[in-house]
Amino acid sequence: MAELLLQNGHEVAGLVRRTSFCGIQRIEAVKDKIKIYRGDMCDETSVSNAVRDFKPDRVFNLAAQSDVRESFYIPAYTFDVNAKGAMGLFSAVSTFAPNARVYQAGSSEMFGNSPSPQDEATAFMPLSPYAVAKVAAHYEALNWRRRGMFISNGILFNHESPRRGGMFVTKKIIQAAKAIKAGTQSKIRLGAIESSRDWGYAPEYVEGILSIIEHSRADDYVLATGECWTVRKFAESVFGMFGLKFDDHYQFDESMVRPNEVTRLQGNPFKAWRDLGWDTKVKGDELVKVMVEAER
Ligand code: GDR
Repeated sequence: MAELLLQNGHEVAGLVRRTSFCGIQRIEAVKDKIKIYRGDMCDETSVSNAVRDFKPDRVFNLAAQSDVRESFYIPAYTFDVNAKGAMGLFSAVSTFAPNARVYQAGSSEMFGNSPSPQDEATAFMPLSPYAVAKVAAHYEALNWRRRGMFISNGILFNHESPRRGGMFVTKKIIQAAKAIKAGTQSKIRLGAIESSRDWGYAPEYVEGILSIIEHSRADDYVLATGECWTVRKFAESVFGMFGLKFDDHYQFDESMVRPNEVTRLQGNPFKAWRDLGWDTKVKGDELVKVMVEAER
């Protein structure tokens, strides 16, 4: 997001929290061009100070404890960051940058096991603490919109890229296949491989986010490819690209299965296509290829 905004000639600021790791490796290439505020979504004062000082005219709330499985272990923290953090940010914007437009990052996880394909009219059925927190932030955004704020909700289905963290399944599979090919690992341990996800390419979704916030009116949009694959199919494609057979290396790992599994997410992005002219190109084997080549 930061790279795209810089390319378009905007000034960019971001909030960076303290962790044991440096935590800015993904913005390494552009970090000197970004104004960085130290802070934390759980610390409302730090969020307010950043908004008051920078006076943004566009605000993208992409901050989250974004790991669905992890949210079962740290539900309250997940709610603090993803829901209360968003509430604090919206409130800070209304006070210190009242004319700013806001983008709130929702998630396909909010649909849980509602029938697919899911679109903007599909009922939410949050099945994890992560999804509960995202639904709360979504409705808080709607409340601010009713009060006159320009605030849009993106409901993004899984979007991947070589920058994906290794705890998420696409990257985990690719890293494992690479290690197996190199002979440093023999097995890959996965949970629910018959679950399906609608996987797209993150750079295209960032373009979509920009279209959402620049649209003439605030609204809610699903961004998805419209196609879905099982985790197994994704893994078979990856292993095939390394000249390996997935079933020769796969082991079931019950500990990776979530207490409530979301079995099938497949988005219907018709509204984004109709209103924003947004569409996806990279999906399926093409997406696997982009990620595998980068890993190699
Ligand atoms: P997800 O992404 O939960 O959809 O959320 P993830 O890659 O973690 O899981 C996708 C599917 O794979 C199954 N799975 C495994 N997942 C992981 N991480 N590790 C495993 O070993 C494994 N085995 C099977 C999962 O059960 C699931 O069905 C991502 C995040 O980026 C969220 O923040 C975002 O909101 C949604 O996508 C849209």
